Amino acid sequence: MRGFFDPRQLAHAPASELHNGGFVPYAETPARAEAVAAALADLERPADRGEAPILAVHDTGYVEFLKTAPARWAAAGRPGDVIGYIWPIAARRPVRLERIDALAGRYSLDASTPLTAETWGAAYWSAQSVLAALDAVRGGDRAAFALCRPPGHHAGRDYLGGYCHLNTAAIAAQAAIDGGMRRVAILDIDYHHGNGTQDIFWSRGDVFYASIHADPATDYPFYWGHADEIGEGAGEGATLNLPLPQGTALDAFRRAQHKALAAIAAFAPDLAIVSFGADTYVGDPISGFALRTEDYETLARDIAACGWPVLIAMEGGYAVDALGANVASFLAGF
Ligand code: Q9C
Ligand code: ZN
Repeated sequence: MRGFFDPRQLAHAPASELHNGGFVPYAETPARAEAVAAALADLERPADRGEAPILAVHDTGYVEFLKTAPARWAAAGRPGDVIGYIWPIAARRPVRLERIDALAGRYSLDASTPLTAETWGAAYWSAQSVLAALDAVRGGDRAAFALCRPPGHHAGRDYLGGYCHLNTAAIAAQAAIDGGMRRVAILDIDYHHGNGTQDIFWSRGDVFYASIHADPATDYPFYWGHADEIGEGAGEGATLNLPLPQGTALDAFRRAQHKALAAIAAFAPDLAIVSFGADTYVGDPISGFALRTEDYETLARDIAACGWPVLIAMEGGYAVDALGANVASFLAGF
Protein backbone atom coordinates (compact mmCIF):
# COMPACT_ATOMS: atom_id res chain seq x y z
CA MET A 1 0.00 0.00 0.00
CA ARG A 2 1.29 3.47 -0.83
CA GLY A 3 1.63 5.90 2.05
CA PHE A 4 2.22 9.63 2.11
CA PHE A 5 3.97 11.97 4.53
CA ASP A 6 5.97 15.19 4.34
CA PRO A 7 8.74 15.95 6.86
CA ARG A 8 7.41 19.52 7.13
CA GLN A 9 4.57 17.96 9.18
CA LEU A 10 7.11 17.49 12.00
CA ALA A 11 7.79 21.18 12.59
CA HIS A 12 4.62 21.79 14.66
CA ALA A 13 5.63 21.14 18.27
CA PRO A 14 3.75 23.13 20.94
CA ALA A 15 5.40 23.02 24.35
CA SER A 16 2.37 22.21 26.46
CA GLU A 17 -1.38 21.90 26.69
CA LEU A 18 -3.87 22.77 29.39
CA HIS A 19 -4.91 19.53 31.07
CA ASN A 20 -6.92 19.10 34.25
CA GLY A 21 -5.99 22.50 35.57
CA GLY A 22 -2.32 22.66 34.68
CA PHE A 23 0.06 22.76 31.77
CA VAL A 24 1.50 19.39 30.81
CA PRO A 25 3.75 18.36 27.89
CA TYR A 26 1.85 18.32 24.58
CA ALA A 27 0.76 14.74 23.81
CA GLU A 28 0.56 15.10 20.03
CA THR A 29 4.31 15.09 19.44
CA PRO A 30 6.44 14.95 16.27
CA ALA A 31 7.84 11.69 17.68
CA ARG A 32 4.46 10.07 16.95
CA ALA A 33 4.85 10.63 13.22
CA GLU A 34 8.52 9.65 13.34
CA ALA A 35 7.55 6.35 14.99
CA VAL A 36 4.97 5.59 12.30
CA ALA A 37 7.31 6.60 9.49
CA ALA A 38 10.03 4.35 10.94
CA ALA A 39 7.67 1.37 11.05
CA LEU A 40 6.48 1.77 7.46
CA ALA A 41 8.95 1.46 4.64
CA ASP A 42 9.16 4.18 1.98
CA LEU A 43 6.47 6.73 2.66
CA GLU A 44 6.26 9.10 -0.31
CA ARG A 45 6.24 12.87 -0.18
CA PRO A 46 2.98 14.35 -1.48
CA ALA A 47 2.85 16.76 -4.39
CA ASP A 48 1.59 20.26 -3.64
CA ARG A 49 -2.07 20.50 -4.66
CA GLY A 50 -2.45 24.03 -3.29
CA GLU A 51 -4.93 25.68 -0.96
CA ALA A 52 -8.12 25.29 -2.98
CA PRO A 53 -9.05 21.85 -1.57
CA ILE A 54 -8.46 23.21 1.96
CA LEU A 55 -10.63 26.25 1.33
CA ALA A 56 -13.36 23.99 -0.08
CA VAL A 57 -13.88 22.86 3.55
CA HIS A 58 -12.44 25.59 5.77
CA ASP A 59 -13.42 29.24 6.31
CA THR A 60 -11.02 31.79 4.77
CA GLY A 61 -10.94 33.88 7.95
CA TYR A 62 -9.97 30.77 9.91
CA VAL A 63 -7.19 29.85 7.49
CA GLU A 64 -5.92 33.44 7.71
CA PHE A 65 -5.96 33.09 11.51
CA LEU A 66 -3.89 29.88 11.39
CA LYS A 67 -1.32 31.63 9.20
CA THR A 68 -1.07 34.92 11.07
CA ALA A 69 -1.96 34.28 14.73
CA PRO A 70 1.57 33.33 15.87
CA ALA A 71 3.04 36.62 14.54
CA ARG A 72 0.20 38.62 16.09
CA TRP A 73 0.72 36.81 19.38
CA ALA A 74 4.42 37.65 19.34
CA ALA A 75 3.64 41.26 18.34
CA ALA A 76 1.39 41.51 21.41
CA GLY A 77 4.44 40.61 23.49
CA ARG A 78 3.17 37.21 24.49
CA PRO A 79 5.52 34.38 25.43
CA GLY A 80 4.99 30.80 24.29
CA ASP A 81 2.41 29.41 21.91
CA VAL A 82 -0.94 30.94 20.92
CA ILE A 83 -3.74 29.80 23.19
CA GLY A 84 -7.19 31.21 23.75
CA TYR A 85 -8.86 31.89 27.05
CA ILE A 86 -12.27 33.31 26.11
CA TRP A 87 -14.88 31.61 23.94
CA PRO A 88 -18.09 32.85 22.37
CA ILE A 89 -20.64 30.49 23.88
CA ALA A 90 -23.68 32.34 22.60
CA ALA A 91 -24.62 33.06 18.99
CA ARG A 92 -21.67 34.53 17.15
CA ARG A 93 -22.75 38.02 16.23
CA PRO A 94 -20.56 39.57 13.53
CA VAL A 95 -18.70 41.82 15.96
CA ARG A 96 -15.32 43.16 14.93
CA LEU A 97 -12.65 41.14 16.72
CA GLU A 98 -9.43 43.08 17.13
CA ARG A 99 -7.36 41.39 19.81
CA ILE A 100 -5.49 38.15 19.26
CA ASP A 101 -7.21 36.74 22.36
CA ALA A 102 -10.62 37.38 20.83
CA LEU A 103 -9.58 35.68 17.62
CA ALA A 104 -8.03 32.72 19.46
CA GLY A 105 -11.38 32.08 21.15
CA ARG A 106 -13.41 32.67 18.00
CA TYR A 107 -11.43 30.12 16.01
CA SER A 108 -10.94 27.39 18.61
CA LEU A 109 -12.85 24.76 20.46
CA ASP A 110 -10.58 24.23 23.46
CA ALA A 111 -7.31 25.19 25.16
CA SER A 112 -5.56 21.92 24.37
CA THR A 113 -4.40 22.94 20.90
CA PRO A 114 -1.81 25.76 20.96
CA LEU A 115 -0.50 27.30 17.74
CA THR A 116 3.15 27.84 16.90
CA ALA A 117 4.75 29.63 13.96
CA GLU A 118 5.19 26.21 12.34
CA THR A 119 1.60 24.97 12.79
CA TRP A 120 0.18 26.24 9.52
CA GLY A 121 2.95 24.62 7.45
CA ALA A 122 2.60 21.30 9.25
CA ALA A 123 -1.18 21.29 8.89
CA TYR A 124 -0.89 22.31 5.24
CA TRP A 125 1.35 19.34 4.44
CA SER A 126 -0.84 17.02 6.50
CA ALA A 127 -3.67 18.04 4.16
CA GLN A 128 -1.45 17.54 1.12
CA SER A 129 -0.64 14.01 2.36
CA VAL A 130 -4.31 13.07 2.51
CA LEU A 131 -4.92 14.55 -0.95
CA ALA A 132 -2.04 12.51 -2.35
CA ALA A 133 -3.51 9.35 -0.84
CA LEU A 134 -6.87 10.24 -2.36
CA ASP A 135 -5.25 10.48 -5.78
CA ALA A 136 -3.66 7.04 -5.31
CA VAL A 137 -7.10 5.57 -4.65
CA ARG A 138 -8.65 7.53 -7.52
CA GLY A 139 -5.89 6.09 -9.69
CA GLY A 140 -7.08 2.57 -8.91
CA ASP A 141 -5.30 1.53 -5.71
CA ARG A 142 -7.57 -0.49 -3.41
CA ALA A 143 -6.25 1.36 -0.37
CA ALA A 144 -3.82 4.16 0.47
CA PHE A 145 -2.49 5.66 3.70
CA ALA A 146 -1.92 9.26 4.72
CA LEU A 147 0.26 9.84 7.78
CA CYS A 148 -1.70 12.91 8.77
CA ARG A 149 -0.09 14.82 11.59
CA PRO A 150 -1.32 17.11 12.98
CA PRO A 151 -4.54 15.07 12.99
CA GLY A 152 -7.87 16.45 11.74
CA HIS A 153 -11.17 15.10 13.03
CA HIS A 154 -11.79 17.59 15.85
CA ALA A 155 -11.30 20.60 13.54
CA GLY A 156 -14.43 22.19 12.08
CA ARG A 157 -14.96 24.58 9.21
CA ASP A 158 -13.79 27.51 11.33
CA TYR A 159 -12.21 26.11 14.48
CA LEU A 160 -9.25 24.12 15.74
CA GLY A 161 -9.27 21.81 18.76
CA GLY A 162 -8.25 18.41 20.06
CA TYR A 163 -4.75 18.73 18.49
CA CYS A 164 -6.41 19.28 15.07
CA HIS A 165 -6.29 22.27 12.71
CA LEU A 166 -7.29 21.17 9.21
CA ASN A 167 -9.82 18.36 8.91
CA THR A 168 -7.94 16.00 6.61
CA ALA A 169 -10.72 13.40 6.30
CA ALA A 170 -13.21 16.14 5.40
CA ILE A 171 -10.80 17.73 2.92
CA ALA A 172 -10.37 14.37 1.20
CA ALA A 173 -14.12 13.66 1.20
CA GLN A 174 -14.90 17.07 -0.29
CA ALA A 175 -12.15 16.71 -2.90
CA ALA A 176 -13.49 13.28 -3.85
CA ILE A 177 -16.97 14.73 -4.34
CA ASP A 178 -15.64 17.76 -6.24
CA GLY A 179 -13.73 15.29 -8.42
CA GLY A 180 -16.93 13.50 -9.41
CA MET A 181 -17.61 10.85 -6.77
CA ARG A 182 -21.24 10.91 -5.71
CA ARG A 183 -21.15 9.46 -2.21
CA VAL A 184 -18.34 9.22 0.32
CA ALA A 185 -18.43 7.47 3.71
CA ILE A 186 -16.16 8.36 6.62
CA LEU A 187 -15.61 5.66 9.25
CA ASP A 188 -14.02 7.24 12.33
CA ILE A 189 -12.42 4.72 14.68
CA ASP A 190 -10.27 7.07 16.72
CA TYR A 191 -10.92 6.78 20.48
CA HIS A 192 -12.51 10.24 20.47
CA HIS A 193 -15.61 11.36 18.62
CA GLY A 194 -14.78 13.34 15.48
CA ASN A 195 -16.90 16.35 16.29
CA GLY A 196 -15.37 18.45 13.51
CA THR A 197 -16.08 15.95 10.77
CA GLN A 198 -19.61 15.43 12.06
CA ASP A 199 -20.18 19.20 12.14
CA ILE A 200 -18.85 19.77 8.60
CA PHE A 201 -21.17 17.17 7.05
CA TRP A 202 -24.07 17.46 9.54
CA SER A 203 -26.59 18.69 6.95
CA ARG A 204 -25.19 16.81 3.96
CA GLY A 205 -26.65 13.67 2.45
CA ASP A 206 -23.67 12.93 0.20
CA VAL A 207 -21.15 12.22 2.98
CA PHE A 208 -22.00 9.55 5.55
CA TYR A 209 -20.24 9.89 8.90
CA ALA A 210 -20.03 6.87 11.24
CA SER A 211 -18.02 7.04 14.45
CA ILE A 212 -17.09 4.54 17.15
CA HIS A 213 -15.69 6.28 20.21
CA ALA A 214 -15.62 6.60 23.96
CA ASP A 215 -18.93 7.75 25.42
CA PRO A 216 -18.90 11.57 25.54
CA ALA A 217 -20.43 11.31 29.01
CA THR A 218 -16.94 10.36 30.23
CA ASP A 219 -14.55 11.51 27.50
CA TYR A 220 -13.49 14.42 25.34
CA PRO A 221 -15.11 16.10 23.39
CA PHE A 222 -18.04 15.70 25.85
CA TYR A 223 -20.59 17.78 23.91
CA TRP A 224 -20.80 15.63 20.78
CA GLY A 225 -20.89 11.97 19.87
CA HIS A 226 -24.11 10.85 21.57
CA ALA A 227 -26.17 8.14 19.89
CA ASP A 228 -29.08 10.50 19.23
CA GLU A 229 -26.98 12.80 16.99
CA ILE A 230 -28.03 11.67 13.50
CA GLY A 231 -27.65 14.77 11.32
CA GLU A 232 -30.37 17.04 10.04
CA GLY A 233 -32.03 18.25 6.87
CA ALA A 234 -30.55 16.47 3.87
CA GLY A 235 -28.08 14.91 6.31
CA GLU A 236 -30.68 13.34 8.61
CA GLY A 237 -29.69 9.69 8.98
CA ALA A 238 -26.25 10.26 7.42
CA THR A 239 -24.55 10.52 10.84
CA LEU A 240 -24.18 7.42 13.00
CA ASN A 241 -22.69 7.59 16.48
CA LEU A 242 -21.76 4.42 18.36
CA PRO A 243 -20.43 5.44 21.80
CA LEU A 244 -18.83 2.69 23.89
CA PRO A 245 -17.82 2.55 27.57
CA GLN A 246 -14.28 2.86 28.82
CA GLY A 247 -12.66 -0.57 29.02
CA THR A 248 -14.03 -1.68 25.63
CA ALA A 249 -11.91 -4.45 24.07
CA LEU A 250 -11.92 -6.10 20.64
CA ASP A 251 -15.19 -8.06 20.73
CA ALA A 252 -17.46 -5.13 21.57
CA PHE A 253 -15.49 -2.77 19.34
CA ARG A 254 -15.74 -5.20 16.45
CA ARG A 255 -19.49 -5.59 16.91
CA ALA A 256 -19.88 -1.82 16.79
CA GLN A 257 -17.74 -1.69 13.68
CA HIS A 258 -19.95 -4.32 12.04
CA LYS A 259 -22.93 -2.03 12.69
CA ALA A 260 -21.10 0.91 11.18
CA LEU A 261 -20.01 -1.11 8.15
CA ALA A 262 -23.56 -2.35 7.57
CA ALA A 263 -24.87 1.22 7.64
CA ILE A 264 -22.12 2.33 5.26
CA ALA A 265 -22.88 -0.59 2.95
CA ALA A 266 -26.54 0.51 2.81
CA PHE A 267 -25.30 3.99 1.85
CA ALA A 268 -23.26 2.41 -1.00
CA PRO A 269 -20.28 4.78 -1.06
CA ASP A 270 -17.90 5.28 -3.97
CA LEU A 271 -15.10 5.67 -1.42
CA ALA A 272 -14.59 4.93 2.28
CA ILE A 273 -12.30 7.19 4.29
CA VAL A 274 -11.11 5.73 7.59
CA SER A 275 -10.19 8.24 10.27
CA PHE A 276 -7.83 5.89 12.06
CA GLY A 277 -6.69 6.58 15.60
CA ALA A 278 -4.58 4.11 17.53
CA ASP A 279 -5.55 5.78 20.82
CA THR A 280 -7.95 2.84 21.28
CA TYR A 281 -4.82 0.87 22.24
CA VAL A 282 -4.78 -0.64 25.74
CA GLY A 283 -1.56 1.21 26.57
CA ASP A 284 -2.63 4.65 25.38
CA PRO A 285 -1.73 7.24 28.03
CA ILE A 286 -4.78 9.51 27.55
CA SER A 287 -7.50 6.99 26.59
CA GLY A 288 -9.47 4.10 28.06
CA PHE A 289 -10.13 1.32 25.53
CA ALA A 290 -8.31 -2.01 25.51
CA LEU A 291 -7.42 -2.94 21.92
CA ARG A 292 -4.19 -4.86 21.35
CA THR A 293 -1.75 -4.53 18.49
CA GLU A 294 -3.03 -7.62 16.64
CA ASP A 295 -6.64 -6.40 16.94
CA TYR A 296 -6.01 -3.62 14.42
CA GLU A 297 -5.36 -6.16 11.68
CA THR A 298 -8.65 -7.92 12.51
CA LEU A 299 -10.58 -4.64 12.33
CA ALA A 300 -8.90 -3.70 9.06
CA ARG A 301 -9.75 -7.08 7.50
CA ASP A 302 -13.41 -6.50 8.32
CA ILE A 303 -13.25 -3.13 6.55
CA ALA A 304 -11.31 -4.47 3.57
CA ALA A 305 -13.87 -7.28 3.14
CA CYS A 306 -16.52 -4.68 2.27
CA GLY A 307 -14.77 -4.07 -1.03
CA TRP A 308 -14.80 -0.27 -1.16
CA PRO A 309 -11.73 1.72 -2.13
CA VAL A 310 -10.30 2.87 1.20
CA LEU A 311 -8.33 5.96 2.14
CA ILE A 312 -6.82 5.72 5.62
CA ALA A 313 -6.09 9.03 7.34
CA MET A 314 -4.13 9.00 10.59
CA GLU A 315 -5.77 10.64 13.59
CA GLY A 316 -4.69 10.06 17.22
CA GLY A 317 -2.61 7.47 19.10
CA TYR A 318 -0.30 8.55 21.91
CA ALA A 319 1.49 5.39 23.04
CA VAL A 320 4.51 6.33 20.94
CA ASP A 321 6.48 3.13 21.60
CA ALA A 322 3.62 0.98 20.23
CA LEU A 323 2.32 3.37 17.59
CA GLY A 324 4.41 2.12 14.68
CA ALA A 325 3.42 -1.49 15.32
CA ASN A 326 -0.25 -0.58 15.76
CA VAL A 327 -0.41 1.33 12.49
CA ALA A 328 1.54 -1.41 10.66
CA SER A 329 -0.90 -4.01 12.04
CA PHE A 330 -3.88 -2.01 10.78
CA LEU A 331 -2.40 -1.50 7.32
CA ALA A 332 -1.50 -5.20 7.12
CA GLY A 333 -5.22 -6.00 7.31
CA PHE A 334 -5.70 -4.42 3.90
N1 Q9C B 1 -7.57 17.37 29.68
C1 Q9C B 1 -7.07 13.14 18.87
O1 Q9C B 1 -6.93 12.02 19.27
N2 Q9C B 1 -7.47 16.12 25.28
N3 Q9C B 1 -7.28 14.17 19.71
C2 Q9C B 1 -7.90 17.14 26.08
C3 Q9C B 1 -7.84 17.84 28.37
C4 Q9C B 1 -7.82 16.31 23.94
C5 Q9C B 1 -7.40 13.96 21.11
C6 Q9C B 1 -7.32 16.88 27.39
C7 Q9C B 1 -7.79 14.98 23.24
C8 Q9C B 1 -7.82 15.18 21.79
C9 Q9C B 1 -6.92 13.48 17.44
ZN1 ZN C 1 -8.31 10.58 19.53
